[in-house]
Amino acid sequence: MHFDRLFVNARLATMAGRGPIVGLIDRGALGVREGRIAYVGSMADLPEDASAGEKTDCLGRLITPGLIDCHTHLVYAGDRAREFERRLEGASYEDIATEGGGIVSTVRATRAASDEALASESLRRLDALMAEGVTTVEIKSGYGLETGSEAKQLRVARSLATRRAVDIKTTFLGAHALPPEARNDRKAYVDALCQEMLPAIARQGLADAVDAFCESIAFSPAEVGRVFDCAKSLGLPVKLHADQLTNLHGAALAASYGALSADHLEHTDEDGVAAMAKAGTVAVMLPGAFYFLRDTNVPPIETCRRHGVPMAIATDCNPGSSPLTSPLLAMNMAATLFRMTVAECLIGFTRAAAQALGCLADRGTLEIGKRCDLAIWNVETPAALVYPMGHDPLERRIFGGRG
Ligand code: DI6
Ligand code: FE
Repeated sequence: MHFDRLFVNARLATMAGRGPIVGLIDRGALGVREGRIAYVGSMADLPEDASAGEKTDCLGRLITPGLIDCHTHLVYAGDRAREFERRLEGASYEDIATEGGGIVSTVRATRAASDEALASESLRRLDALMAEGVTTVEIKSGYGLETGSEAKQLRVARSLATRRAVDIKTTFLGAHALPPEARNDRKAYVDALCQEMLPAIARQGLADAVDAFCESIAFSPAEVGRVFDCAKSLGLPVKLHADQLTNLHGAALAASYGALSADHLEHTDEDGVAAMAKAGTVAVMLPGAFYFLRDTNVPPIETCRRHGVPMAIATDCNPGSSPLTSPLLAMNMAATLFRMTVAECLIGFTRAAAQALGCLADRGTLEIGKRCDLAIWNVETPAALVYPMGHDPLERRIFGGRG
């Protein structure tokens, strides 16, 4: 049996299986052929005739699947440091949005930025994610809010994958905020979203999915329903920013459309979780936003556990509510603030995150046939990844068998 590459003497966190399982293999080996995993198991079970073009001794280090950040807004221009200061002085996130700041201020900066400027600002954030073992990133639009600028954001997002060894999934989030020029006519903007913007984006093949911000300061459930109907008619999967600041029953709405995921969920009730379980919708926890907005409503972790809803975790990297580019810190926050277990934290950035992007068949666990995207860590146990803060033990990142 010949492999292009063979990793030996590794502790493999395969993440394979269902439920809160890390699937640890202590003295493990992982063989690669044509960028895919061709063997994963214990060294003792390796066929005797196993040979390899390249052999790497991992010296007992932990190997996980490459991390998957399944919810980011990392392509944007400018920053919101002044808004942060205003919040320190007592203004709320909602106050700032209502006054025409917040998301809309990033829209102004993003519309004004050239493709190249947008790409180079975004690459800095992408590099930070990759430095912590990320191999797949979801990136949303939503700072353009008109067809040309939304297309620019998604085009730039896609272009990052030609400049770095990483896979990018793009999501159209035209229903993120009402753009300033539409302030007096919500209906006209939602009409434009459904009749012009989304069809144009779909025609250009720029989006893998469609998202919306269902919130009192953003779009109502009825408006989101219109956008989702349109997405469905174009054959695009949906996901939703649901119940972050108030309970508009976004989780149930997302589930009723068979959404890949419902994200945030700080105010989701048990009926919402039950609906997600039935629909197979993944819950995406975003502890960075919870922390940064000093939220106190912990998402329904225990209810998700009881209903068997898979829980992903993501950075939500964005300039307003989660300027976070560290998946490891997000795991630590999920453990500390949400009481998620170490296994759940790892699953959150691997298996469940892949499911939230609809690509679990291809990645998210170490199993034969899947992409060989790996993170090799200078630690021996999963807990040692989750517990430190501001520490990056990444030894090596492998993308498609290379690196
Ligand atoms: N929810 C969030 O947490 C981000 N977007 C959203 O719909 C915040 C985006 C921002 O404030 O710029
Ligand atoms: Fe978000």
